[in-house]
Amino acid sequence: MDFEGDSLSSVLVEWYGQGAANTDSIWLNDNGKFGDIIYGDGLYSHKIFNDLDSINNIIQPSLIGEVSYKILGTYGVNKFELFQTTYLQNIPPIILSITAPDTIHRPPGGEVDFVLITADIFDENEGGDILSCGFTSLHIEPDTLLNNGNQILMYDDGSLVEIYPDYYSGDEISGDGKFSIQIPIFGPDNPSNQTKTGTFLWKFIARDNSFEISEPVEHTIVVE
Ligand SMILES: [Ca+2]
Ligand SMILES: [Ca+2]
Ligand SMILES: [Ca+2]
Repeated sequence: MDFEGDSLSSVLVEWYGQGAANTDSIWLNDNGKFGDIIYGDGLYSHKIFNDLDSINNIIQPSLIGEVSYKILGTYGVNKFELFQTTYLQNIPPIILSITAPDTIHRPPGGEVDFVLITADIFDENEGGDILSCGFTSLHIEPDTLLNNGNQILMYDDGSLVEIYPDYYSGDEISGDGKFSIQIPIFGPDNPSNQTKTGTFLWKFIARDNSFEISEPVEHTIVVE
């Protein structure tokens, strides 16, 4: 690159990140090192690790929004400045897999069994960006939605939260993106409740902190 006969001699980036008062000063180079691919090709680069050892204004993993920086170039005695903003986008979560039985047998008499259901969720904006995961349950044939059509919530809490007295999610590890819930299955003679038999269509949806939802994943389960 040339400007009025002078070639580019230095490039400095003042990095504001999310709008900090104190910038990080990053010199770009054309020496084929520190992330610059080719020596002397007029393209100036510098690869910076997104950690506090490298820069003050790190990009938070959950960040959605603008980051800004100023480019200062020198051509001989001429200098130029260019202020830039870049938008970081939210990406909706993805349900990688569902772990649930295809068939559940009700326990005999008045007994209660618990069945563990797990959904493995990934979000590009890192694990902490997943807000919730759950599923709706449609009883096929009568075609009625259970739980008033509300999602049955799953938890990524390591079973630390007491959902009801003496009732925990059954989640193994807190914060690993795997959400779980134990579903009580009541026998036919259970005095307080009994689980209906038939075919159920479960539709799983995850949501992130920007309230964007995943593609739904369906699972059919038969209760006998
Ligand atoms: Ca270069
Ligand atoms: Ca996201
Ligand atoms: Ca978990």
